[in-house]
Amino acid sequence: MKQFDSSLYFITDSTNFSQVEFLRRIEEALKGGVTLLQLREKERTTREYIDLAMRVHELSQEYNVPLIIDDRVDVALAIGAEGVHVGREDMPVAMARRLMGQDKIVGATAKTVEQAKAACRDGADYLGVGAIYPTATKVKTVLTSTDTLRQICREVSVPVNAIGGLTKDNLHVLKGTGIAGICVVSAIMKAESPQLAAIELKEAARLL
Ligand code: TZP
Ligand code: MG
Repeated sequence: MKQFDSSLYFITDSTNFSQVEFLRRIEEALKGGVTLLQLREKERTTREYIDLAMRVHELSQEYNVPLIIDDRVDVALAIGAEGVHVGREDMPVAMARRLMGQDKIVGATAKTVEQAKAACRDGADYLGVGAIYPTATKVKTVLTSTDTLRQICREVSVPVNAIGGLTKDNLHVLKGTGIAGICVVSAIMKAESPQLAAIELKEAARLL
């Protein structure tokens, strides 16, 4: 399972949601057409991460959307997820690739052209680049300019996704950068209607 569409990549954040509401929002987002889903949990025990990941995977499979697990190669393998995403402080890309095997998706974070090229050499299937705008989501990150984003897109052959503070109303800065898609957390997770938010984001991203 290696083919994937990263045009609307939804990264979840369960903070402040009951599990029922969290899963309901994910299902709405899937109905709204997200093309790739990432479970990103920072405060869970391994057991909790696995239990939640299994539930989310059941949902994502119903909609034929690949599930990527943030950071935890062990959790991704244990639940049979379609891939893993490793950030700058996580397992090195080459190790993640070795453990995940060739058929799984390995995504990486890159903030510079050098990091992007290295991640691709080490076996990354896609790159997340940002933060493009300041973000309210809990993450250690710095801003990445759209010039750097454009350069990365030019230099690597894997799909590149922009991330960080993106909403349907501020995507215009990404026009012409060469991205394959956008990653969002809050714009869907915290939307009144995650389904409508996904539909609107997909349309806005399509017009880039
Ligand atoms: N990496 C860079 S910014 C970010 C991550 C995980 C969070 C993006 O969240 P939001 O809510 O879409 O700004
Ligand atoms: Mg990480």
